[in-house]
Amino acid sequence: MTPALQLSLKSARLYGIVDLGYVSLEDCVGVTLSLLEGGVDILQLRAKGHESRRIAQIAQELVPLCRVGNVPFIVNDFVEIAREVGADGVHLGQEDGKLSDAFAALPAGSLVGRSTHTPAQARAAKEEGASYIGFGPLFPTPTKEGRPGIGLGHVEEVEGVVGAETPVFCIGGIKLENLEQVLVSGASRVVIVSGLLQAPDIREACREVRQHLGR
Ligand code: 3NM
Repeated sequence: MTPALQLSLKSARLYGIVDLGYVSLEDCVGVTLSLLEGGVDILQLRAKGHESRRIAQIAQELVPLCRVGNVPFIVNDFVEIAREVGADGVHLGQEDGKLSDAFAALPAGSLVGRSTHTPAQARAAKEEGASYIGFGPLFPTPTKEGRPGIGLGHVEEVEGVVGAETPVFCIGGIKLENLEQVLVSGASRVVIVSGLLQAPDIREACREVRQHLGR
């Protein structure tokens, strides 16, 4: 990881996702700008089910916006697209292959994040060298349907074991309304998707969330 990215990641509290399940293709740039203006610290493009050419095109448009905002830009799932568009990294799920392969395919210093759903997976991802992990879904969420919420019981443990070295972003069903509860359970970093993208004013919603997260 480059020193600049390492610093960005360490200080990151709010991870925003431009999820094409909620955002139309035409709105990607506007929504990205709102998320950046609202103060997200990392931004991911997540485009399940979309054609890879199309995803690459959108990613290409979002890279310079994030660069100007000095916010790392991450592509979900597609290492090749991340490489092609000059993203800062890629985010991989449990079924998306080895982190070492992703690191090898990307420029030195790139970020590779991993979704984890149990403390054992979180530990394994840290052992594998993940730049950061997602941990969840804490609560059931329409953004990732069919998965039960794992609750808040393991957050402190994962933060303690993994979080000392590897930033842990809690995810899944987090909203302004339950944010305090998530933070009290031991989380310090969160990913919020629908809670931001479905807000009447995305920028304001980010700002409100940010006020709870500290620096
Ligand atoms: N990954 P929302 S939960 C994309 O647990 C994603 O790995 C999860 O969206 C995981 O903030 C999730 O709308 C959905 O609940 C997060």
